[in-house]
Amino acid sequence: MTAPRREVDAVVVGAGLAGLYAHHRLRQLDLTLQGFEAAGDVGGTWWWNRYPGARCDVESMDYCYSFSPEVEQEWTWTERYATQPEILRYVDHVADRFDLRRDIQFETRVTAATWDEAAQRWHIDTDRGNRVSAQFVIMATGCLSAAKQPEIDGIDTFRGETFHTGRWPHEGFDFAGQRVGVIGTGSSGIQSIPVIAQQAAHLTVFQRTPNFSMPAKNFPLDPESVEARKAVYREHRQRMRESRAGVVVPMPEHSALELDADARQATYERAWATGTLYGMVAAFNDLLVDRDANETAAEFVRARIHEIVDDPEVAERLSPRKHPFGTKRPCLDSDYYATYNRDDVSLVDVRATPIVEITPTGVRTTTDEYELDAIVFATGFDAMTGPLLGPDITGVGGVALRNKWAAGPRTYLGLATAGFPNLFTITGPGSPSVLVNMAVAIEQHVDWVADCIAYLRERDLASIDATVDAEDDWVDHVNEVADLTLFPHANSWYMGANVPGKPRVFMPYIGGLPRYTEVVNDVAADDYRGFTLTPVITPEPERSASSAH
Ligand code: N01
Repeated sequence: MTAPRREVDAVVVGAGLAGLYAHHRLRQLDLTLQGFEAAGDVGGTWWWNRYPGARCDVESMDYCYSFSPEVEQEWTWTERYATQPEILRYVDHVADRFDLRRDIQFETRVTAATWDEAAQRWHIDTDRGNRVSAQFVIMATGCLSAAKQPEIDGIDTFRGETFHTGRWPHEGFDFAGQRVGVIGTGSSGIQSIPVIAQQAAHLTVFQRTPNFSMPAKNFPLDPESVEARKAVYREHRQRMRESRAGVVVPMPEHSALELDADARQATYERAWATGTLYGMVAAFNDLLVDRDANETAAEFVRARIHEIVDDPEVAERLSPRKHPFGTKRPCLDSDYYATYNRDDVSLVDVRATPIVEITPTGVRTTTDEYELDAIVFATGFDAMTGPLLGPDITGVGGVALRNKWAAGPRTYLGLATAGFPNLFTITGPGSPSVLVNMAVAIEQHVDWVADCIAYLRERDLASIDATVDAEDDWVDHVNEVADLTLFPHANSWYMGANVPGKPRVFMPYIGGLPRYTEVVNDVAADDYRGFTLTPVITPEPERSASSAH
């Protein structure tokens, strides 16, 4: 006989920054919780992505929780851009300090969530046989957590070691003396390539699309500057929340086309020297909306690549010309371009000579065969929707989320999707998410969800579900704003273009964090406008024979 389902108030899926904070906030509401996490411990993306050179490219003092002024004061970051191990130590510290592992079952993947209309609850199943019933489900599954293998034949035939940057072995791997191939030149490739090059006997990089990358100019943080920030941390956090991308950057006043060439060049040089993603992207106010303005930034970066890389042919191969600057996520690097000046590093343009297959001994392209001992797939993720469509999620009327989203994700505010009551998506598609500092976006979403749940419980409401009309309006708005920009012109993971067959839709909301925050707060203040709130359905008492007449 099947065991009865364990009943809790909420299931939280994922134990990265979002899931952990959800546990913290929901516990304050006295909810009973069950967390599930596929990884062996807390950390989410920072638990999985342990590839050489992995760092955050948002500054460490900004990429961390703000909910606890105590943690803010007691934790001291050591570098401008924290390494993956340091971030994981930080997450570990927060989890310990607030006892956040208590309700989490690790090494457990949620396989299904099914809405039970009569009970107004979710039934959750896992790959370890857990059966849970919950009023609420919080999908804190991350935007970039479904690692994507490349569609290349023969991977299984390779006799050497293979790795995916997003699933790196915890014991690490020493490439010393090896002939290594890296496939992919997004952020993960661009961060790992310089480090792998230092270890390997020879590194071959297989590049399909060159990306724009800027120098990170990382440095150890000195105690005085850390103390200075800590002294004004609260005010700084507030400014972050009020900033378009969740980091404080001066808003540009000028169009790139307003200035003469010298003044423009000087602006770009200053932006380049900041060693920040947003410095360059926000150097002018029209880089992401005007093709000609954008081209000035693209040309500036290409000129830097040609300056750094000795061989002009290699420099040209590394120079992005097919997508506007910033429309595929740009990268911050440490010596990425200079790595191609090494004798033991070569660059293969697999757009010109595509990979045909992986053989037992290496990679075969249309023109050459590369003998390798190890291959690193830095091939990215089925972003944003991948983690949400992994489990079988079935809502009202037996509708599968996979079917509902067959033509692209549809959400109301990136927080909920109509027909799936009480299921919340933290930094879901249709929210600013990956376009802003994720730490800020996560806290904002979890706070909103916790406040919403508190509202429902105070009023004895059983469920909240987005209306189709509100969702349609939001999806239209998300698309309209995206269409004002150059983003739809690139084949990026923002557009789902990196996954064959995935609908081509710009997934995040690009209206900026302050505007978005205003909208979602306004919706909440207006008694959750655009949602249907349903009271607890009490079953009709069965009529006895005597009361029937
Ligand atoms: O993945 P990506 P990522 N044959 O999708 C190539 C965040 N992140 O893991 O562009 C050959 O960007 C693919 O080529 P193309 C950050 O938001 C943050 O690097 O599709 N090549 C591309 O070059 C980032 O944007 C940090 O033509 C193939 C690469 O693989 C996001 O995660 C660090 C291929 C994939 O690049 C994803 O980054 C790391 C094939 N069959 C990641 N398939 C920091 O905070 C794919 N490619 C610093």
